[in-house]
Amino acid sequence: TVLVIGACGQLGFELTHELRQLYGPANVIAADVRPPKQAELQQEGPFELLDVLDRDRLYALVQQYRPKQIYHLAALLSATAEKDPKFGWKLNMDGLLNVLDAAVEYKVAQVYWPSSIAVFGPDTPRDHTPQLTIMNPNTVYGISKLAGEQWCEWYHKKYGLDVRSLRYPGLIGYKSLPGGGTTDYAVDIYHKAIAGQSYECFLKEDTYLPMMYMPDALKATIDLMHAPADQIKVRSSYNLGAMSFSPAEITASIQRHFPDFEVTYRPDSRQQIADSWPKSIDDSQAERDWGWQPQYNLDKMTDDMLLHLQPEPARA
Ligand code: VAH
Repeated sequence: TVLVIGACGQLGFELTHELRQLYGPANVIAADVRPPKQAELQQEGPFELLDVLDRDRLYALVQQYRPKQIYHLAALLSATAEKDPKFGWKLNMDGLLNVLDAAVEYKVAQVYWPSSIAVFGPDTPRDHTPQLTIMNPNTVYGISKLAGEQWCEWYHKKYGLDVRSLRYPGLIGYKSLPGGGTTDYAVDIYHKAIAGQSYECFLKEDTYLPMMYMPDALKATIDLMHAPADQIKVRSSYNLGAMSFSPAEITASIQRHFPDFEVTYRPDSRQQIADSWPKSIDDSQAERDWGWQPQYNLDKMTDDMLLHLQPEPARA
């Protein structure tokens, strides 16, 4: 079996679906701290309530299901963690440590844990940011992700735990809504375009950020977990890239379908977070070690997003 912690989140929902298609729905246990809004999580396969800070409950579930893999996705994202820093640190850090300890205790074969481009900070080289470079994150989320990477490396070295990780860029998909990130504008903007409304963007129009379409992120995660262990040279977290764009560019891409679509710009506190992150990522080590190759660029993503967000009749 496979245990997905944080199954109701933007990535968790899609990854659970993907894993259920891969391994059979009954073999993938979806777990989250509250009941799912998305009915399919409970209808497609098993669902368990789990607060990852409740160590006893976590150990009981791992003992009951004896998962071969645990995907630990529960966390506060960048904007949310800045508003609640102490809980952000507690959930992101203690949650990860509880999962790593449970995995060692019950000899779980593999653990997956997502990191983020948020581990880089304002003095990191921002273009083609290297795998190994200056890391001085200045957001609570970034601090917790950098510390988490180093804990993963330590558990691998100390206990031989096969824990693997990817530094995701902003993720964009049509099946789930984002949850409190700085890159959420890139999902919201498509929903506004489809609804025939204008969009007020919370980042400046020339804010370049590394981004990735969800199908690419899911493929990267599965490919990483299926790669033979001796190919995995990075046990902190792999840089992972696909494309970079600004709000102005995604707007132009959408206007290829909706010429009258309008966007206004009202930067808020998330602008400072975005300004501390890389503009583009050098993911050549992921390419070398386990053959990473993104499939989607901005226009291909836009075409697919709008096709799937389009109400049924218009799709004829
Ligand atoms: C966030 N979507 O904005 C997440 C991600 C790189 C961005 O880590 O916090």
